[in-house]
Amino acid sequence: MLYCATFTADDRVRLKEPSRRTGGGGRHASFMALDNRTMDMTKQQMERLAAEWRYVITDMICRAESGHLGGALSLVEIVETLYYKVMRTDPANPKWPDRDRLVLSKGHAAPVIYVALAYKGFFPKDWLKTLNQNGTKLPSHADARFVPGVDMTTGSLGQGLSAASGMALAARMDKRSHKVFCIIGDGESNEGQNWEAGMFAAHHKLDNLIGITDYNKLQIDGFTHEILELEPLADKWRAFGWHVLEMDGHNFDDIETTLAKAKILRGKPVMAIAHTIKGKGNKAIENKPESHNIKVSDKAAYDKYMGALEQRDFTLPY
Ligand SMILES: Cc1ncc(C[n+]2csc(CCOP(=O)(O)OP(=O)(O)O)c2C)c(N)n1
Ligand SMILES: [Mg+2]
Repeated sequence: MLYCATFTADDRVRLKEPSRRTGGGGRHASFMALDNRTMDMTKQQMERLAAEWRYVITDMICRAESGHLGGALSLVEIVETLYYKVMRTDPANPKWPDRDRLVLSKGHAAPVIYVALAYKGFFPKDWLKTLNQNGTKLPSHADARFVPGVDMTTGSLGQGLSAASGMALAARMDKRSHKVFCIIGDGESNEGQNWEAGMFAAHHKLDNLIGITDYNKLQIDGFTHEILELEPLADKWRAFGWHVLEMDGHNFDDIETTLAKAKILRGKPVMAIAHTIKGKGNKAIENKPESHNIKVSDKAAYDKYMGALEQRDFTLPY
Protein backbone atom coordinates (compact mmCIF):
# COMPACT_ATOMS: atom_id res chain seq x y z
CA MET A 1 0.00 0.00 0.00
CA LEU A 2 1.26 3.50 -0.76
CA TYR A 3 1.25 6.47 1.53
CA CYS A 4 2.90 9.04 -0.71
CA ALA A 5 1.25 11.95 1.09
CA THR A 6 3.13 11.12 4.27
CA PHE A 7 6.67 11.09 2.88
CA THR A 8 9.10 12.83 5.19
CA ALA A 9 11.47 15.62 4.19
CA ASP A 10 14.25 13.06 4.11
CA ASP A 11 12.33 10.98 1.58
CA ARG A 12 11.80 14.00 -0.62
CA VAL A 13 15.54 14.63 -0.61
CA ARG A 14 16.02 11.04 -1.68
CA LEU A 15 13.42 11.34 -4.41
CA LYS A 16 15.39 14.18 -5.91
CA GLU A 17 18.57 12.16 -5.91
CA PRO A 18 19.67 10.72 -9.25
CA SER A 19 18.18 7.30 -9.83
CA ARG A 20 20.58 4.58 -8.79
CA ARG A 21 18.40 1.67 -9.67
CA THR A 22 19.68 -0.61 -12.36
CA GLY A 23 16.20 -1.38 -13.67
CA GLY A 24 14.11 0.81 -15.96
CA GLY A 25 11.25 3.13 -15.09
CA GLY A 26 11.11 6.71 -13.89
CA ARG A 27 12.90 7.30 -10.65
CA HIS A 28 9.93 8.76 -8.81
CA ALA A 29 7.70 5.89 -9.83
CA SER A 30 10.39 3.40 -8.81
CA PHE A 31 10.85 4.72 -5.31
CA MET A 32 7.17 5.31 -4.63
CA ALA A 33 6.01 1.96 -5.94
CA LEU A 34 8.59 0.12 -3.89
CA ASP A 35 8.20 1.98 -0.62
CA ASN A 36 6.34 -0.29 1.76
CA ARG A 37 6.33 1.77 4.95
CA THR A 38 2.97 2.48 6.51
CA MET A 39 3.72 5.92 7.88
CA ASP A 40 0.15 6.65 8.91
CA MET A 41 -0.14 3.93 11.59
CA THR A 42 -1.17 5.70 14.77
CA LYS A 43 0.70 5.25 18.02
CA GLN A 44 -2.28 3.29 19.39
CA GLN A 45 -2.21 0.96 16.39
CA MET A 46 1.54 0.50 16.78
CA GLU A 47 1.12 -0.32 20.49
CA ARG A 48 -1.68 -2.78 19.80
CA LEU A 49 0.42 -4.49 17.12
CA ALA A 50 3.37 -4.70 19.53
CA ALA A 51 1.18 -6.52 22.04
CA GLU A 52 -0.04 -8.89 19.31
CA TRP A 53 3.55 -9.59 18.25
CA ARG A 54 4.47 -10.42 21.86
CA TYR A 55 1.56 -12.87 21.94
CA VAL A 56 2.64 -14.48 18.65
CA ILE A 57 6.36 -14.60 19.54
CA THR A 58 5.61 -16.25 22.88
CA ASP A 59 3.40 -18.82 21.17
CA MET A 60 6.00 -19.52 18.46
CA ILE A 61 8.78 -20.13 20.98
CA CYS A 62 6.53 -22.26 23.18
CA ARG A 63 5.60 -24.42 20.17
CA ALA A 64 9.30 -24.85 19.43
CA GLU A 65 9.62 -25.97 23.08
CA SER A 66 12.52 -23.59 23.72
CA GLY A 67 13.93 -20.30 22.56
CA HIS A 68 15.26 -16.85 23.33
CA LEU A 69 12.08 -15.16 24.44
CA GLY A 70 13.58 -12.36 26.54
CA GLY A 71 15.88 -10.99 23.87
CA ALA A 72 13.13 -11.08 21.24
CA LEU A 73 10.59 -9.27 23.42
CA SER A 74 13.01 -6.45 24.24
CA LEU A 75 13.17 -5.55 20.55
CA VAL A 76 9.48 -5.51 19.58
CA GLU A 77 8.92 -1.73 19.43
CA ILE A 78 12.29 -1.09 17.76
CA VAL A 79 11.78 -3.70 15.03
CA GLU A 80 8.18 -2.64 14.47
CA THR A 81 9.24 1.00 14.07
CA LEU A 82 12.02 0.01 11.68
CA TYR A 83 9.69 -1.94 9.40
CA TYR A 84 6.61 0.31 9.65
CA LYS A 85 8.13 3.79 9.88
CA VAL A 86 11.81 3.87 9.04
CA MET A 87 13.15 1.28 6.61
CA ARG A 88 12.32 1.16 2.93
CA THR A 89 11.58 -2.40 1.94
CA ASP A 90 9.60 -4.24 -0.69
CA PRO A 91 8.11 -7.56 0.46
CA ALA A 92 7.44 -8.54 -3.16
CA ASN A 93 11.10 -8.00 -3.99
CA PRO A 94 13.17 -8.85 -0.89
CA LYS A 95 16.43 -8.43 -2.82
CA TRP A 96 15.57 -4.95 -4.16
CA PRO A 97 19.05 -3.39 -4.46
CA ASP A 98 17.96 -0.05 -2.96
CA ARG A 99 16.23 -1.51 0.09
CA ASP A 100 17.47 -0.49 3.50
CA ARG A 101 19.34 -3.38 5.12
CA LEU A 102 18.89 -4.77 8.60
CA VAL A 103 21.51 -6.99 10.23
CA LEU A 104 20.23 -8.55 13.45
CA SER A 105 23.62 -9.20 14.96
CA LYS A 106 22.00 -10.71 18.08
CA GLY A 107 20.62 -13.42 15.80
CA HIS A 108 19.03 -15.37 18.67
CA ALA A 109 16.24 -12.75 18.68
CA ALA A 110 15.19 -13.87 15.17
CA PRO A 111 11.53 -14.57 16.09
CA VAL A 112 10.84 -10.82 16.32
CA ILE A 113 12.26 -10.31 12.82
CA TYR A 114 10.32 -13.28 11.46
CA VAL A 115 7.07 -11.88 12.85
CA ALA A 116 7.80 -8.46 11.35
CA LEU A 117 8.58 -9.96 7.95
CA ALA A 118 5.49 -12.17 7.98
CA TYR A 119 3.21 -9.29 8.97
CA LYS A 120 4.77 -7.13 6.24
CA GLY A 121 4.04 -9.85 3.70
CA PHE A 122 7.51 -11.22 2.92
CA PHE A 123 6.22 -14.76 3.49
CA PRO A 124 3.01 -16.42 4.76
CA LYS A 125 2.20 -16.02 8.47
CA ASP A 126 1.63 -19.77 8.48
CA TRP A 127 5.40 -20.27 8.50
CA LEU A 128 5.61 -18.73 11.97
CA LYS A 129 4.15 -21.74 13.75
CA THR A 130 7.00 -23.91 12.40
CA LEU A 131 9.81 -21.96 14.12
CA ASN A 132 12.88 -24.15 14.67
CA GLN A 133 11.03 -27.38 13.95
CA ASN A 134 12.02 -30.11 11.49
CA GLY A 135 11.66 -28.94 7.90
CA THR A 136 11.04 -25.32 8.85
CA LYS A 137 12.10 -22.35 6.77
CA LEU A 138 12.53 -20.37 10.01
CA PRO A 139 15.58 -21.59 11.95
CA SER A 140 16.00 -20.41 15.54
CA HIS A 141 18.61 -17.82 14.53
CA ALA A 142 18.25 -15.30 11.69
CA ASP A 143 18.98 -17.11 8.46
CA ALA A 144 19.41 -15.37 5.11
CA ARG A 145 19.52 -18.67 3.23
CA PHE A 146 15.88 -19.56 3.82
CA VAL A 147 14.08 -16.45 4.98
CA PRO A 148 13.00 -13.78 2.47
CA GLY A 149 13.92 -10.39 3.91
CA VAL A 150 16.76 -11.50 6.18
CA ASP A 151 19.87 -9.73 4.91
CA MET A 152 22.53 -11.53 6.96
CA THR A 153 22.77 -14.90 8.67
CA THR A 154 23.67 -14.33 12.30
CA GLY A 155 23.82 -16.13 15.62
CA SER A 156 27.53 -16.22 16.31
CA LEU A 157 27.66 -13.03 18.32
CA GLY A 158 30.00 -10.16 17.51
CA GLN A 159 30.02 -10.42 13.74
CA GLY A 160 27.03 -8.41 12.59
CA LEU A 161 28.49 -4.94 12.90
CA SER A 162 31.44 -5.97 10.74
CA ALA A 163 29.09 -7.32 8.08
CA ALA A 164 26.94 -4.20 8.29
CA SER A 165 30.03 -1.99 7.94
CA GLY A 166 30.97 -3.87 4.79
CA MET A 167 27.46 -3.44 3.42
CA ALA A 168 27.58 0.29 4.18
CA LEU A 169 30.94 0.68 2.47
CA ALA A 170 29.69 -1.30 -0.52
CA ALA A 171 26.60 0.92 -0.75
CA ARG A 172 28.80 3.98 -0.90
CA MET A 173 31.08 2.43 -3.53
CA ASP A 174 28.01 1.51 -5.59
CA LYS A 175 26.66 5.05 -5.18
CA ARG A 176 23.47 3.77 -3.62
CA SER A 177 21.61 5.81 -1.03
CA HIS A 178 20.12 3.12 1.21
CA LYS A 179 20.90 2.82 4.92
CA VAL A 180 22.28 -0.17 6.79
CA PHE A 181 20.85 -0.80 10.26
CA CYS A 182 22.51 -3.19 12.68
CA ILE A 183 21.10 -4.33 16.03
CA ILE A 184 23.65 -5.53 18.57
CA GLY A 185 23.11 -6.79 22.10
CA ASP A 186 24.61 -5.30 25.23
CA GLY A 187 26.09 -8.63 26.27
CA GLU A 188 27.19 -9.05 22.69
CA SER A 189 29.09 -5.79 23.04
CA ASN A 190 31.61 -7.75 25.15
CA GLU A 191 32.86 -9.22 21.88
CA GLY A 192 35.96 -7.34 20.73
CA GLN A 193 34.99 -7.61 17.09
CA ASN A 194 32.31 -4.95 17.65
CA TRP A 195 34.99 -2.46 18.53
CA GLU A 196 37.11 -3.38 15.52
CA ALA A 197 34.06 -2.74 13.37
CA GLY A 198 33.50 0.48 15.28
CA MET A 199 36.98 1.74 14.37
CA PHE A 200 36.57 0.64 10.76
CA ALA A 201 33.20 2.34 10.29
CA ALA A 202 34.41 5.57 11.89
CA HIS A 203 37.62 5.57 9.85
CA HIS A 204 35.57 5.28 6.66
CA LYS A 205 33.02 7.84 7.90
CA LEU A 206 30.17 5.43 7.18
CA ASP A 207 27.28 7.79 7.84
CA ASN A 208 24.93 5.37 6.06
CA LEU A 209 25.42 2.92 8.96
CA ILE A 210 23.10 3.08 11.97
CA GLY A 211 23.82 0.77 14.89
CA ILE A 212 21.23 0.10 17.56
CA THR A 213 22.34 -1.33 20.90
CA ASP A 214 19.61 -3.29 22.66
CA TYR A 215 20.66 -2.18 26.12
CA ASN A 216 18.40 -4.44 28.17
CA LYS A 217 21.08 -4.77 30.89
CA LEU A 218 20.91 -8.58 30.80
CA GLN A 219 22.91 -11.22 29.00
CA ILE A 220 22.99 -15.02 29.14
CA ASP A 221 24.45 -15.36 32.64
CA GLY A 222 23.02 -12.35 34.39
CA PHE A 223 23.11 -8.57 34.55
CA THR A 224 25.66 -6.88 32.31
CA HIS A 225 27.03 -4.68 35.10
CA GLU A 226 27.87 -7.83 37.08
CA ILE A 227 29.33 -9.84 34.19
CA LEU A 228 31.32 -7.13 32.40
CA GLU A 229 30.54 -3.45 32.97
CA LEU A 230 29.79 -1.59 29.74
CA GLU A 231 29.54 1.90 31.18
CA PRO A 232 30.21 4.55 30.10
CA LEU A 233 28.81 3.00 26.93
CA ALA A 234 27.81 6.22 25.14
CA ASP A 235 31.22 7.76 25.83
CA LYS A 236 32.91 4.66 24.43
CA TRP A 237 31.11 4.89 21.11
CA ARG A 238 31.78 8.64 20.99
CA ALA A 239 35.47 7.98 21.63
CA PHE A 240 35.41 5.49 18.76
CA GLY A 241 34.27 8.31 16.46
CA TRP A 242 30.53 7.67 16.27
CA HIS A 243 27.55 9.95 16.72
CA VAL A 244 25.66 8.65 19.76
CA LEU A 245 21.94 8.95 20.43
CA GLU A 246 19.96 7.42 23.29
CA MET A 247 16.32 6.39 23.33
CA ASP A 248 13.66 4.58 25.31
CA GLY A 249 13.42 1.39 23.24
CA HIS A 250 9.78 0.83 24.18
CA ASN A 251 8.51 4.33 23.37
CA PHE A 252 7.36 4.61 19.77
CA ASP A 253 7.66 8.41 19.61
CA ASP A 254 11.17 8.34 20.99
CA ILE A 255 12.31 5.52 18.70
CA GLU A 256 10.89 7.16 15.59
CA THR A 257 12.33 10.59 16.39
CA THR A 258 15.73 9.16 17.28
CA LEU A 259 16.00 7.01 14.17
CA ALA A 260 14.81 9.87 11.96
CA LYS A 261 17.63 11.97 13.40
CA ALA A 262 20.08 9.09 12.94
CA LYS A 263 19.21 9.02 9.23
CA ILE A 264 20.17 12.63 8.66
CA LEU A 265 23.32 12.87 10.78
CA ARG A 266 26.36 13.08 8.55
CA GLY A 267 30.11 12.45 8.66
CA LYS A 268 30.16 9.53 11.12
CA PRO A 269 28.27 6.30 11.75
CA VAL A 270 25.52 6.55 14.37
CA MET A 271 25.00 4.36 17.42
CA ALA A 272 21.50 4.60 18.92
CA ILE A 273 21.60 3.17 22.42
CA ALA A 274 18.15 1.80 23.21
CA HIS A 275 17.23 1.41 26.86
CA THR A 276 15.02 -1.66 26.95
CA ILE A 277 13.69 -4.36 29.27
CA LYS A 278 14.50 -7.97 28.54
CA GLY A 279 11.29 -10.01 28.36
CA LYS A 280 9.18 -6.83 28.17
CA GLY A 281 5.45 -7.51 28.33
CA ASN A 282 5.68 -11.04 29.71
CA LYS A 283 5.59 -10.98 33.51
CA ALA A 284 6.99 -14.52 33.84
CA ILE A 285 10.35 -13.36 32.56
CA GLU A 286 10.47 -9.54 32.51
CA ASN A 287 13.90 -8.28 33.60
CA LYS A 288 14.86 -11.73 34.88
CA PRO A 289 18.10 -13.56 33.96
CA GLU A 290 16.04 -16.73 33.33
CA SER A 291 14.30 -14.91 30.47
CA HIS A 292 17.22 -15.73 28.24
CA ASN A 293 16.26 -19.14 26.88
CA ILE A 294 13.01 -20.66 28.06
CA LYS A 295 12.22 -24.36 28.06
CA VAL A 296 8.64 -25.40 27.44
CA SER A 297 8.19 -29.12 27.96
CA ASP A 298 4.50 -29.40 28.82
CA LYS A 299 1.14 -27.66 28.78
CA ALA A 300 1.69 -26.19 32.23
CA ALA A 301 4.78 -24.36 30.97
CA TYR A 302 2.92 -23.20 27.86
CA ASP A 303 0.10 -21.84 30.02
CA LYS A 304 2.60 -20.15 32.32
CA TYR A 305 4.27 -18.16 29.55
CA MET A 306 1.12 -17.39 27.58
CA GLY A 307 -0.76 -16.52 30.78
CA ALA A 308 1.93 -14.06 31.86
CA LEU A 309 1.51 -11.83 28.80
CA GLU A 310 0.19 -8.38 29.65
CA GLN A 311 -2.30 -8.52 26.74
CA ARG A 312 -3.80 -11.80 25.59
CA ASP A 313 -6.96 -10.90 23.68
CA PHE A 314 -5.60 -11.92 20.29
CA THR A 315 -6.19 -14.71 17.81
CA LEU A 316 -3.12 -16.43 16.44
CA PRO A 317 -2.64 -15.64 12.73
CA TYR A 318 -1.97 -19.29 11.78
C1 LIG B 1 30.16 -16.08 19.71
C2 LIG B 1 29.03 -16.51 20.57
N1 LIG B 1 29.26 -16.81 21.86
C3 LIG B 1 28.23 -17.22 22.66
C4 LIG B 1 26.97 -17.32 22.15
C5 LIG B 1 25.82 -17.80 23.04
N2 LIG B 1 24.91 -16.72 23.38
C6 LIG B 1 23.72 -16.59 22.74
S1 LIG B 1 22.86 -15.27 23.27
C7 LIG B 1 24.05 -14.84 24.37
C8 LIG B 1 23.90 -13.64 25.27
C9 LIG B 1 23.77 -12.37 24.50
O1 LIG B 1 23.46 -11.33 25.37
P1 LIG B 1 22.89 -9.99 24.79
O2 LIG B 1 23.75 -9.52 23.69
O3 LIG B 1 22.74 -9.07 25.93
O4 LIG B 1 21.51 -10.37 24.14
P2 LIG B 1 20.10 -10.59 24.90
O5 LIG B 1 20.20 -11.90 25.58
O6 LIG B 1 19.90 -9.49 25.83
O7 LIG B 1 19.12 -10.65 23.80
C10 LIG B 1 25.11 -15.73 24.31
C11 LIG B 1 26.34 -15.65 25.15
C12 LIG B 1 26.78 -17.01 20.79
N3 LIG B 1 25.57 -17.08 20.23
N4 LIG B 1 27.81 -16.58 20.03
MG1 LIG C 1 21.13 -8.06 26.65
